[in-house]
Amino acid sequence: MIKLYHTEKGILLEKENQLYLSDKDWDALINSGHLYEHLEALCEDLPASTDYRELLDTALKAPVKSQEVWACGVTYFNSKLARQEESKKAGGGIYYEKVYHADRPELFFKSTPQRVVGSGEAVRIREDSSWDVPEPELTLVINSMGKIVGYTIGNDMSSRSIEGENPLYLAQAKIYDGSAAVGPCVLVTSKPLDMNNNISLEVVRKGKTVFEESISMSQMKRTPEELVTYLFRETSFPQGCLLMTGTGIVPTSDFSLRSGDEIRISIETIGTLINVVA
Ligand code: DO4
Ligand code: MG
Repeated sequence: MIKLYHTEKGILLEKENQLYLSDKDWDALINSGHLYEHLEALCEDLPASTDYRELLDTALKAPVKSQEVWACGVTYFNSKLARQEESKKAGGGIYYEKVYHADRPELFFKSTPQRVVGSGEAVRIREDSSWDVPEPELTLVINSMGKIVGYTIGNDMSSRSIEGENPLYLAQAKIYDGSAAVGPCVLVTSKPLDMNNNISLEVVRKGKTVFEESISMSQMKRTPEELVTYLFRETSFPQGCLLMTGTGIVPTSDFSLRSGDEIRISIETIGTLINVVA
């Protein structure tokens, strides 16, 4: 497997602990056919250097250029239950039950590429929200042909108070400055990712862990391919796109994020996405 890091100095490729720096354009690379084989050939051609490692600390960017970020909802049983509970008073619970079982998944627009933040950058909570959570989500990197070419980690920051007040407020609960984080890299593999991997979330407040949970991605009700097929129905993505696949970790109602919290989301084979709440 090969990891791609988008940095201010170019694209860093990591293969078997060796680092290579390419000056290729991010959009062109993501959309080149047979990406894994293409990256293997690039690693053969480029000189490896450990000097590139400092770019990961000083120049890392979100793994996007022109790609929109979309997201899926209610793909795990835990998310269905939590959403039903939060929207009970508003009478919205039935829709979460229906969408969990329906053939058509819940898909929603999450972020323009300009609004996405990478690992090490700040995420935000809305000033008009009183209950806010991170949502750790396996995120698919998809080329313009609708093929999954890699995997990254996403944080679908969400206002549960706004979403719970009325399900039609979903866009406001989900789309605002600093609400979408992805990174730290894109994992490119020769075979589809093993969904038996865990995704885990840790929230650290003033040096202490205040929330910690992990779930196997095998608990996702739908397959990544199924989600992508629906997303590409009637919608084209000339430079490809990213798709957050939904959360299986939902903190209980007594937990809300605070300014200064550090959010750490890990998938063993990919790495850790780290963001502090502004
Ligand atoms: O329908 C509300 C959003 C659900 C969501 O973002 C998730 O399940 O991850
Ligand atoms: Mg989500």
